[in-house]
Amino acid sequence: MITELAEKLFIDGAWKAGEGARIAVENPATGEVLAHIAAATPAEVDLAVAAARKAFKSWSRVAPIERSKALHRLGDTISGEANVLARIMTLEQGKPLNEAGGEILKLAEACHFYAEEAVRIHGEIVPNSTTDIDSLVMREPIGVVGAITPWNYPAELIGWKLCGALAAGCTIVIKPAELTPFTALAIASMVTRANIPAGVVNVVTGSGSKVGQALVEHPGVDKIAFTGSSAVGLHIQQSCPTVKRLSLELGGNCPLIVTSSADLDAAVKGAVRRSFRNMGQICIAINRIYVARLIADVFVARLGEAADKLVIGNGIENPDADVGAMASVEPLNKTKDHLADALAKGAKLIAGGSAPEGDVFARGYFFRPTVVAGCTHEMKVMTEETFGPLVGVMAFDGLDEAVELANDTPFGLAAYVYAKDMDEIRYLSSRLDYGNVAVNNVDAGIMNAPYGGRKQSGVGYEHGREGMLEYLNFKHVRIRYDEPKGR
Ligand code: TAP
Repeated sequence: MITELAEKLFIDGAWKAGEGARIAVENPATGEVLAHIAAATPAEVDLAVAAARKAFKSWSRVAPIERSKALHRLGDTISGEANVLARIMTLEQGKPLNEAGGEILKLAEACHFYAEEAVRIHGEIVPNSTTDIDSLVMREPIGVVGAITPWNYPAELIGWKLCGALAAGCTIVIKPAELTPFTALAIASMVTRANIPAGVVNVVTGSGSKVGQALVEHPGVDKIAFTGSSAVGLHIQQSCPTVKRLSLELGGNCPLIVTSSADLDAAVKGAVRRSFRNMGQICIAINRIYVARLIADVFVARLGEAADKLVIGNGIENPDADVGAMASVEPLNKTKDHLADALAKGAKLIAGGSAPEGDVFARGYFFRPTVVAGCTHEMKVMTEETFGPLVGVMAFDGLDEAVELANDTPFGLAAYVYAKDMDEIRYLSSRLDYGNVAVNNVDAGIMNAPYGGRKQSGVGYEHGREGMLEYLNFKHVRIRYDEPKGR
């Protein structure tokens, strides 16, 4: 399927051979070039925005029940093709095939969730100071959405925007990451098969600095929905030349606190999963762990053993592997840099620390899940987002210290706690300055609860009803009535 999608853009319901420069897309597990994409030219971005504007006129007037049915059809089409879509994702992103399949099914879940929400866009009637007036608060779709997405979750991070926008009655132009464009183009082919009208969904490929920026600056785009790094998010906020609605889902540097009351087995299992899944390339990955001094040595030893046991593989050849290749050389180099920095400043290597050995790993971007202990806040691993398979551990002496360390960051996306003592759970969850706090589990985001960051981790929410509100404007209609004549 990748060959069919190569060098194409999806504009106004049709596949267009892109006219811009070609960009190679690599398989990060082997270093082979899979195919090329076409960088959309400014004229092609204009075409996509014009198609979305034209489609908005009719899509915003489509009855909610019909938008709901369209999203259900899209969800069914996507889950029916889950294997094909997952293979594309693994080839371009590196995660194991089964994990990619799970992500595709979550994309389908987002379609069905927002299909249900489309028919629940309720307004309000607000009391006035006199009884001859009704104040109606209505919700109307914002307009054309420019969606700019990263490479770590190439399907889900498009899905949250696409589904929320379409349910609300908006149309969308998607600019996926350069590293993972084919998943986005494959989703566009599902949009066609689900009979979603032309122009409602458009996909333009190319670099963020050119194609993404063109959407940010485009006067025909009413809202930018962005997921990516805090640096690019801030740049987008500062470079909008006109007032636009923005939602920015940005970086993290997420802490886990393990108290002395914690179930140690569960804490180790959770820490391994959320530090290393998707090779740590998750905005809500656990980057740093604070563990009660009383149990620190045993926790660190067991975390190291568990990390060493994770199976690394080429995600196509070994679909059940725990972790696959990293998506590109940049996150790999950043991981090595954070590791070298920690070791130079006195951290102790507990597990990993190098690339796995063997021919299968020779040309891809692989690295062993790595644990360092005895960390301090002088180290990058404890203060910057690594976005790789590296976690730092530090002991704490009291809950206040743990909270202070966990909150000592400009980020505020997700924090994790393992504790059994209810007083500790209450104390910690109320004091952690994060948009998401997961206690005794590591799944900080679920489809029907709002998901968003604080501070430099972003503004706005995805998931839940709140995720759809990001695509709606309020309109206050204030009507004064007279008594009917001849009453
Ligand atoms: P970025 O480098 O920020 O890229 C994200 C997207 O923005 C890509 O499509 C990129 O295009 C585009 N872009 C780059 N410069 C742009 C510009 N000047 N104008 C408009 N668009 C531009 O992030 P990444 O490296 O792909 O992803 C990793 C980051 O995403 C991490 O910080 C991670 O924490 C964050 N993230 C956050 C979340 C949530 S929900 N908060 C979820 C996942 C990831 P190119 O690909 O062509 O550069």
